[in-house]
Amino acid sequence: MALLPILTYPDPRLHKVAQPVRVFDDELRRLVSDMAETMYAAPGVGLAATQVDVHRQVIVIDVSEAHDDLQVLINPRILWRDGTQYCEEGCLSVPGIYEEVERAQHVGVEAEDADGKTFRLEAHDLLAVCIQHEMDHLKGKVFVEYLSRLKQSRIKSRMEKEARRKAA
Ligand code: K1U
Ligand code: ZN
Repeated sequence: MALLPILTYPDPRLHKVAQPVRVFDDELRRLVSDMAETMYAAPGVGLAATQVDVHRQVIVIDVSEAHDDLQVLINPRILWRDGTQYCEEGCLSVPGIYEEVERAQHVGVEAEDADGKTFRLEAHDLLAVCIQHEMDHLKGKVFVEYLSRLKQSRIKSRMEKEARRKAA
């Protein structure tokens, strides 16, 4: 297992669109395992492959308190959405920034597991938020893009300043 480096906003690679997974092999299972380790170490409750510069439709999520309920979603697609919620979101690619975003409260999702088996999932509240947030990553969208232009520009400047400070 290995910890993978996480891309930081505004890295342009965060805007790449992830491609569907067609082959469910040991290399894919190694990626899933490394992503899970990276998410738990961060710590976070989700991670999309885009964030580790792998542009394939792979997501790992664990919103459980005990960190013992890993969910792996490959090629996820939303079948239905219902309701609205406003949740303060964070992102491992935008460290230190927490902002409220509007999301569906309930979603029905279909995906494959790491062995290529198709399954369906009904997600509510934080799990629903997390799935929508991670699926946005796979489309090349970062949550700050839901905010005003002014907020986005302030966040971008703050991230660039922090990157310069770390490089010095
Ligand atoms: O995509 C990511 O960068 C992961 C992100 C997922 C997420 C969290 C909250 C709302 C929407 C999406 C994170 O995990 S940010 C870190 C975080 O929220 C957290 C960290 C430790 C414990 C609990 C939460
Ligand atoms: Zn994120």
